[in-house]
Amino acid sequence: MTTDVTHTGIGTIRAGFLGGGFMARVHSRAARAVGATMTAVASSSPERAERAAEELGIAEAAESASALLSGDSDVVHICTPNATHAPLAMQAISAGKHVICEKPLATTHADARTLAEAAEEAGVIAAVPFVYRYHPMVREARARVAAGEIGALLTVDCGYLQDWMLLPEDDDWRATSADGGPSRAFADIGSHLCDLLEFVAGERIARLTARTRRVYDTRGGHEVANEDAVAILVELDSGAIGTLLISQMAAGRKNALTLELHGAQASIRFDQERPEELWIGGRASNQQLFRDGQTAHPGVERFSRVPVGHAQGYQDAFNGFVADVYATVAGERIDGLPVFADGVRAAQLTEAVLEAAAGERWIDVAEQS
Ligand code: SOE
Repeated sequence: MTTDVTHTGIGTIRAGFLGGGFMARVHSRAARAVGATMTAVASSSPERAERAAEELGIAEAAESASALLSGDSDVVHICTPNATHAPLAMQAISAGKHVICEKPLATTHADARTLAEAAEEAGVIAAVPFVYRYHPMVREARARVAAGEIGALLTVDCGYLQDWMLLPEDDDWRATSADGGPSRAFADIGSHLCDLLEFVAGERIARLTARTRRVYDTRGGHEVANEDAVAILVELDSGAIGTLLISQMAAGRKNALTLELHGAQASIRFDQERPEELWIGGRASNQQLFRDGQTAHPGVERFSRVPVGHAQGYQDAFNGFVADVYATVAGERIDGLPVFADGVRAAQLTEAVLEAAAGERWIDVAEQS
Protein backbone atom coordinates (compact mmCIF):
# COMPACT_ATOMS: atom_id res chain seq x y z
CA MET A 1 0.00 0.00 0.00
CA THR A 2 1.31 3.45 -0.91
CA THR A 3 2.14 5.45 2.16
CA ASP A 4 4.59 8.01 0.88
CA VAL A 5 2.30 10.44 -0.90
CA THR A 6 4.44 12.77 -2.93
CA HIS A 7 3.52 15.24 -5.62
CA THR A 8 5.93 17.08 -7.82
CA GLY A 9 6.07 20.84 -7.47
CA ILE A 10 4.74 21.21 -3.94
CA GLY A 11 8.18 22.14 -2.60
CA THR A 12 8.07 25.38 -4.54
CA ILE A 13 4.69 26.53 -3.14
CA ARG A 14 4.74 29.57 -0.88
CA ALA A 15 1.79 29.71 1.51
CA GLY A 16 0.43 32.69 3.45
CA PHE A 17 -2.12 32.50 6.26
CA LEU A 18 -4.93 34.83 7.29
CA GLY A 19 -6.02 34.14 10.88
CA GLY A 20 -4.23 32.74 13.90
CA GLY A 21 -6.74 30.46 15.67
CA PHE A 22 -7.46 26.72 15.80
CA MET A 23 -8.02 26.33 12.06
CA ALA A 24 -4.86 28.31 11.18
CA ARG A 25 -2.94 25.83 13.33
CA VAL A 26 -4.44 22.89 11.44
CA HIS A 27 -3.80 24.51 8.04
CA SER A 28 -0.22 25.48 8.85
CA ARG A 29 0.61 22.02 10.20
CA ALA A 30 -0.66 20.61 6.91
CA ALA A 31 1.37 23.10 4.85
CA ARG A 32 4.50 22.22 6.81
CA ALA A 33 3.83 18.48 6.60
CA VAL A 34 3.52 18.52 2.84
CA GLY A 35 6.64 20.61 2.33
CA ALA A 36 5.44 24.12 1.40
CA THR A 37 7.28 27.25 2.46
CA MET A 38 5.22 29.27 4.92
CA THR A 39 5.85 32.91 4.12
CA ALA A 40 3.69 35.04 6.41
CA VAL A 41 0.64 35.23 8.66
CA ALA A 42 -1.75 38.13 9.25
CA SER A 43 -4.37 38.33 11.97
CA SER A 44 -6.88 40.83 13.36
CA SER A 45 -4.02 43.04 14.68
CA PRO A 46 -0.24 43.23 14.16
CA GLU A 47 0.22 41.98 17.77
CA ARG A 48 -1.95 38.93 17.14
CA ALA A 49 -0.06 38.29 13.93
CA GLU A 50 3.25 38.37 15.86
CA ARG A 51 1.87 35.87 18.34
CA ALA A 52 0.50 33.62 15.58
CA ALA A 53 3.82 33.75 13.69
CA GLU A 54 5.63 32.58 16.78
CA GLU A 55 3.10 29.87 17.67
CA LEU A 56 2.80 28.52 14.15
CA GLY A 57 6.49 28.84 13.31
CA ILE A 58 5.91 31.18 10.37
CA ALA A 59 8.74 33.46 9.33
CA GLU A 60 6.91 36.76 9.00
CA ALA A 61 4.03 38.52 10.77
CA ALA A 62 2.30 40.73 8.20
CA GLU A 63 0.87 44.09 9.33
CA SER A 64 -2.52 43.36 7.77
CA ALA A 65 -4.37 41.11 5.33
CA SER A 66 -3.68 43.62 2.55
CA ALA A 67 0.04 43.61 3.33
CA LEU A 68 0.06 39.80 3.20
CA LEU A 69 -1.85 39.77 -0.08
CA SER A 70 0.62 42.14 -1.69
CA GLY A 71 3.44 39.77 -0.71
CA ASP A 72 4.90 36.78 -2.57
CA SER A 73 2.70 33.88 -1.40
CA ASP A 74 1.25 31.67 -4.14
CA VAL A 75 -1.59 30.24 -2.03
CA VAL A 76 -3.45 32.07 0.71
CA HIS A 77 -5.21 30.12 3.47
CA ILE A 78 -8.21 32.02 4.86
CA CYS A 79 -8.87 30.88 8.45
CA THR A 80 -10.65 33.93 9.84
CA PRO A 81 -14.21 34.35 11.24
CA ASN A 82 -17.00 33.37 8.83
CA ALA A 83 -18.25 36.84 7.91
CA THR A 84 -14.77 37.89 6.71
CA HIS A 85 -14.32 34.94 4.34
CA ALA A 86 -16.07 36.48 1.32
CA PRO A 87 -14.34 39.90 1.34
CA LEU A 88 -10.91 38.37 2.05
CA ALA A 89 -11.31 35.66 -0.59
CA MET A 90 -12.32 38.29 -3.14
CA GLN A 91 -9.28 40.40 -2.24
CA ALA A 92 -7.03 37.35 -2.55
CA ILE A 93 -8.48 36.40 -5.94
CA SER A 94 -8.05 40.00 -7.15
CA ALA A 95 -4.41 39.82 -6.05
CA GLY A 96 -4.02 36.72 -8.27
CA LYS A 97 -3.57 34.30 -5.36
CA HIS A 98 -4.75 30.72 -5.24
CA VAL A 99 -7.06 30.40 -2.25
CA ILE A 100 -8.02 27.86 0.37
CA CYS A 101 -10.99 29.42 2.17
CA GLU A 102 -12.51 27.92 5.32
CA LYS A 103 -16.18 27.12 5.28
CA PRO A 104 -18.66 28.69 5.12
CA LEU A 105 -17.20 30.17 1.94
CA ALA A 106 -19.65 33.05 2.38
CA THR A 107 -22.60 33.75 4.63
CA THR A 108 -24.95 34.05 1.64
CA HIS A 109 -25.45 31.87 -1.41
CA ALA A 110 -25.19 34.91 -3.71
CA ASP A 111 -21.79 35.92 -2.29
CA ALA A 112 -20.48 32.36 -2.55
CA ARG A 113 -21.51 32.25 -6.22
CA THR A 114 -19.84 35.59 -6.93
CA LEU A 115 -16.61 34.24 -5.43
CA ALA A 116 -16.70 31.03 -7.45
CA GLU A 117 -17.24 33.05 -10.64
CA ALA A 118 -14.42 35.45 -9.76
CA ALA A 119 -12.03 32.56 -9.08
CA GLU A 120 -12.95 30.92 -12.37
CA GLU A 121 -12.44 34.17 -14.30
CA ALA A 122 -9.09 34.83 -12.61
CA GLY A 123 -7.97 31.26 -13.36
CA VAL A 124 -6.89 30.61 -9.77
CA ILE A 125 -7.29 27.36 -7.82
CA ALA A 126 -9.93 27.94 -5.16
CA ALA A 127 -10.67 25.23 -2.59
CA VAL A 128 -12.79 24.74 0.54
CA PRO A 129 -11.60 22.27 3.21
CA PHE A 130 -14.31 19.64 3.19
CA VAL A 131 -11.53 17.45 4.49
CA TYR A 132 -13.50 14.42 5.60
CA ARG A 133 -13.37 13.43 1.93
CA TYR A 134 -9.71 12.66 2.60
CA HIS A 135 -10.23 9.67 4.87
CA PRO A 136 -9.30 6.53 2.92
CA MET A 137 -12.40 4.73 4.20
CA VAL A 138 -14.61 7.54 2.88
CA ARG A 139 -13.07 7.02 -0.56
CA GLU A 140 -13.61 3.28 -0.11
CA ALA A 141 -17.29 3.88 0.71
CA ARG A 142 -17.65 6.18 -2.29
CA ALA A 143 -16.02 3.65 -4.61
CA ARG A 144 -18.29 0.87 -3.35
CA VAL A 145 -21.43 2.96 -3.84
CA ALA A 146 -20.28 4.03 -7.32
CA ALA A 147 -19.59 0.37 -8.23
CA GLY A 148 -23.19 -0.50 -7.30
CA GLU A 149 -22.15 -2.66 -4.35
CA ILE A 150 -24.91 -1.43 -2.03
CA GLY A 151 -27.55 -1.31 -4.76
CA ALA A 152 -30.09 1.45 -5.26
CA LEU A 153 -30.06 3.90 -2.39
CA LEU A 154 -33.16 3.62 -0.17
CA THR A 155 -32.54 5.61 2.99
CA VAL A 156 -29.80 7.60 4.75
CA ASP A 157 -29.25 8.10 8.47
CA CYS A 158 -26.64 10.76 9.20
CA GLY A 159 -25.51 12.97 12.05
CA TYR A 160 -22.86 15.43 13.12
CA LEU A 161 -22.76 15.95 16.87
CA GLN A 162 -20.47 18.06 19.06
CA ASP A 163 -20.85 19.37 22.63
CA TRP A 164 -18.62 22.42 22.87
CA MET A 165 -21.67 24.77 23.07
CA LEU A 166 -23.57 22.66 25.64
CA LEU A 167 -23.48 25.06 28.60
CA PRO A 168 -25.07 28.53 28.72
CA GLU A 169 -21.62 30.02 29.43
CA ASP A 170 -20.10 28.42 26.31
CA ASP A 171 -19.54 31.12 23.72
CA ASP A 172 -17.80 31.64 20.42
CA TRP A 173 -17.62 34.24 17.65
CA ARG A 174 -19.60 31.78 15.50
CA ALA A 175 -22.65 32.53 17.69
CA THR A 176 -22.64 36.26 16.84
CA SER A 177 -24.26 37.81 13.78
CA ALA A 178 -21.28 40.08 13.12
CA ASP A 179 -18.66 37.31 12.87
CA GLY A 180 -20.65 34.10 12.57
CA GLY A 181 -23.59 34.76 10.28
CA PRO A 182 -27.19 33.55 10.06
CA SER A 183 -26.36 29.86 10.62
CA ARG A 184 -23.95 28.30 13.10
CA ALA A 185 -24.47 24.56 13.61
CA PHE A 186 -25.45 23.91 10.01
CA ALA A 187 -22.89 26.25 8.40
CA ASP A 188 -20.10 25.00 10.66
CA ILE A 189 -20.67 21.25 10.68
CA GLY A 190 -23.90 20.45 8.80
CA SER A 191 -22.11 21.72 5.70
CA HIS A 192 -19.43 19.03 6.19
CA LEU A 193 -22.10 16.37 6.66
CA CYS A 194 -24.04 17.29 3.51
CA ASP A 195 -20.84 17.55 1.50
CA LEU A 196 -19.84 14.06 2.60
CA LEU A 197 -23.29 12.61 2.03
CA GLU A 198 -23.47 13.92 -1.53
CA PHE A 199 -19.83 12.97 -2.18
CA VAL A 200 -20.28 9.37 -1.05
CA ALA A 201 -23.82 8.84 -2.35
CA GLY A 202 -22.93 10.35 -5.74
CA GLU A 203 -26.23 12.20 -5.79
CA ARG A 204 -27.68 15.37 -4.38
CA ILE A 205 -30.21 16.38 -1.77
CA ALA A 206 -33.14 17.44 -3.95
CA ARG A 207 -35.62 18.51 -1.29
CA LEU A 208 -35.53 19.13 2.42
CA THR A 209 -37.41 20.39 5.39
CA ALA A 210 -35.88 21.36 8.70
CA ARG A 211 -36.48 22.40 12.29
CA THR A 212 -33.81 24.51 14.00
CA ARG A 213 -33.39 25.04 17.72
CA ARG A 214 -31.62 27.79 19.67
CA VAL A 215 -31.45 26.73 23.28
CA TYR A 216 -30.00 29.90 24.84
CA ASP A 217 -30.87 33.32 23.46
CA THR A 218 -27.80 34.94 24.99
CA ARG A 219 -24.26 33.72 25.52
CA GLY A 220 -21.30 35.70 26.87
CA GLY A 221 -23.50 38.78 27.28
CA HIS A 222 -24.51 39.01 23.61
CA GLU A 223 -27.52 37.83 21.68
CA VAL A 224 -27.12 34.47 19.99
CA ALA A 225 -27.63 34.99 16.27
CA ASN A 226 -28.07 31.44 15.06
CA GLU A 227 -29.04 27.83 15.80
CA ASP A 228 -27.50 25.32 18.20
CA ALA A 229 -29.06 22.32 16.51
CA VAL A 230 -31.01 21.38 13.42
CA ALA A 231 -32.98 18.29 12.43
CA ILE A 232 -33.41 17.84 8.68
CA LEU A 233 -35.55 15.50 6.59
CA VAL A 234 -34.13 14.99 3.11
CA GLU A 235 -35.11 13.46 -0.20
CA LEU A 236 -32.26 12.75 -2.62
CA ASP A 237 -32.36 12.83 -6.44
CA SER A 238 -33.03 9.08 -6.61
CA GLY A 239 -35.97 9.32 -4.24
CA ALA A 240 -33.97 7.99 -1.27
CA ILE A 241 -35.18 9.58 1.96
CA GLY A 242 -33.38 10.22 5.22
CA THR A 243 -32.65 12.21 8.34
CA LEU A 244 -29.73 14.39 9.39
CA LEU A 245 -29.28 15.51 13.01
CA ILE A 246 -26.77 18.28 13.61
CA SER A 247 -26.06 19.62 17.09
CA GLN A 248 -23.31 21.44 18.95
CA MET A 249 -25.04 20.63 22.27
CA ALA A 250 -24.91 16.82 22.31
CA ALA A 251 -23.19 16.02 25.63
CA GLY A 252 -20.25 13.68 25.19
CA ARG A 253 -20.08 13.95 21.43
CA LYS A 254 -16.94 15.78 20.33
CA ASN A 255 -16.81 15.42 16.57
CA ALA A 256 -19.22 12.59 15.83
CA LEU A 257 -19.86 12.73 12.12
CA THR A 258 -21.68 9.56 11.05
CA LEU A 259 -22.90 8.62 7.63
CA GLU A 260 -25.02 5.53 7.07
CA LEU A 261 -26.42 4.66 3.67
CA HIS A 262 -28.90 1.84 3.14
CA GLY A 263 -29.09 0.35 -0.33
CA ALA A 264 -31.30 -2.35 -1.82
CA GLN A 265 -28.45 -4.87 -1.36
CA ALA A 266 -26.29 -3.62 1.51
CA SER A 267 -25.65 -0.79 3.93
CA ILE A 268 -22.47 1.15 4.58
CA ARG A 269 -21.49 3.25 7.61
CA PHE A 270 -18.59 5.63 8.24
CA ASP A 271 -17.91 7.18 11.65
CA GLN A 272 -15.38 10.04 11.69
CA GLU A 273 -14.31 9.20 15.25
CA ARG A 274 -13.30 5.70 14.02
CA PRO A 275 -11.99 6.78 10.63
CA GLU A 276 -9.96 3.66 9.90
CA GLU A 277 -13.09 1.50 9.73
CA LEU A 278 -16.09 0.99 7.52
CA TRP A 279 -19.15 -1.07 8.46
CA ILE A 280 -20.87 -3.02 5.73
CA GLY A 281 -24.33 -4.25 6.66
CA GLY A 282 -25.87 -7.26 4.93
CA ARG A 283 -29.06 -9.25 5.57
CA ALA A 284 -27.11 -12.45 6.16
CA SER A 285 -24.04 -11.01 7.89
CA ASN A 286 -22.22 -7.79 8.67
CA GLN A 287 -18.59 -6.96 8.01
CA GLN A 288 -16.15 -4.51 9.57
CA LEU A 289 -13.53 -3.33 7.09
CA PHE A 290 -10.25 -1.82 8.17
CA ARG A 291 -7.69 0.21 6.27
CA ASP A 292 -5.47 -2.75 5.57
CA GLY A 293 -4.49 -2.64 1.95
CA GLN A 294 -6.65 -5.63 1.06
CA THR A 295 -10.09 -4.10 0.92
CA ALA A 296 -9.23 -1.01 -1.03
CA HIS A 297 -10.83 -0.20 -4.37
CA PRO A 298 -8.31 0.95 -6.97
CA GLY A 299 -7.17 4.49 -6.25
CA VAL A 300 -8.10 4.46 -2.57
CA GLU A 301 -4.57 3.65 -1.42
CA ARG A 302 -3.29 7.11 -2.36
CA PHE A 303 -5.28 8.49 0.61
CA SER A 304 -3.26 6.40 3.07
CA ARG A 305 -0.69 8.77 4.48
CA VAL A 306 0.91 6.49 7.07
CA PRO A 307 1.59 2.74 6.95
CA VAL A 308 -1.24 0.36 7.86
CA GLY A 309 -1.41 -0.20 11.61
CA HIS A 310 -0.29 3.37 12.34
CA ALA A 311 -3.52 5.22 13.09
CA GLN A 312 -4.46 7.93 10.64
CA GLY A 313 -6.89 10.70 11.56
CA TYR A 314 -8.17 14.26 11.20
CA GLN A 315 -4.86 16.05 10.67
CA ASP A 316 -3.80 13.42 8.11
CA ALA A 317 -7.03 14.04 6.20
CA PHE A 318 -6.29 17.75 6.31
CA ASN A 319 -2.74 17.16 5.11
CA GLY A 320 -4.06 15.09 2.21
CA PHE A 321 -6.43 17.87 1.21
CA VAL A 322 -3.75 20.58 1.36
CA ALA A 323 -1.32 18.38 -0.59
CA ASP A 324 -3.95 18.00 -3.32
CA VAL A 325 -4.62 21.74 -3.48
CA TYR A 326 -0.92 22.48 -3.83
CA ALA A 327 -0.52 19.72 -6.42
CA THR A 328 -3.39 21.27 -8.39
CA VAL A 329 -1.65 24.65 -8.18
CA ALA A 330 1.48 22.91 -9.48
CA GLY A 331 -0.50 21.65 -12.48
CA GLU A 332 -1.85 18.19 -11.53
CA ARG A 333 -5.50 17.29 -12.16
CA ILE A 334 -7.06 15.69 -9.13
CA ASP A 335 -10.39 13.91 -8.65
CA GLY A 336 -12.62 14.84 -5.75
CA LEU A 337 -10.89 18.04 -4.67
CA PRO A 338 -13.45 20.18 -2.80
CA VAL A 339 -13.50 23.51 -4.61
CA PHE A 340 -15.45 26.78 -4.46
CA ALA A 341 -18.36 25.15 -6.33
CA ASP A 342 -18.71 22.86 -3.31
CA GLY A 343 -18.66 25.91 -1.03
CA VAL A 344 -21.44 27.39 -3.17
CA ARG A 345 -23.41 24.17 -2.78
CA ALA A 346 -23.02 24.35 1.01
CA ALA A 347 -24.22 27.97 1.01
CA GLN A 348 -27.22 26.96 -1.12
CA LEU A 349 -28.11 24.17 1.30
CA THR A 350 -27.66 26.51 4.27
CA GLU A 351 -30.19 28.96 2.84
CA ALA A 352 -32.57 26.10 2.02
CA VAL A 353 -32.35 24.79 5.59
CA LEU A 354 -32.93 28.23 7.14
CA GLU A 355 -35.83 28.95 4.79
CA ALA A 356 -37.43 25.55 5.37
CA ALA A 357 -37.18 26.04 9.13
CA ALA A 358 -38.50 29.61 9.08
CA GLY A 359 -41.39 28.76 6.75
CA GLU A 360 -42.08 25.30 8.22
CA ARG A 361 -42.19 23.84 4.73
CA TRP A 362 -40.38 21.66 2.20
CA ILE A 363 -37.89 23.40 -0.08
CA ASP A 364 -36.67 22.31 -3.52
CA VAL A 365 -32.99 23.02 -3.12
CA ALA A 366 -32.44 23.82 -6.81
CA GLU A 367 -34.83 26.74 -6.43
CA GLN A 368 -32.45 28.29 -3.89
CA SER A 369 -30.75 30.57 -6.38
C1 SOE B 1 -15.74 23.39 15.16
O1 SOE B 1 -17.08 23.06 15.15
C2 SOE B 1 -14.92 22.64 14.12
O2 SOE B 1 -13.59 23.00 14.29
C3 SOE B 1 -15.36 22.96 12.69
O3 SOE B 1 -15.28 24.34 12.43
C4 SOE B 1 -14.52 22.15 11.73
O4 SOE B 1 -14.92 22.39 10.42
C5 SOE B 1 -14.67 20.68 12.07
O5 SOE B 1 -13.89 19.95 11.16
C6 SOE B 1 -14.31 20.40 13.48
O6 SOE B 1 -15.06 21.23 14.32
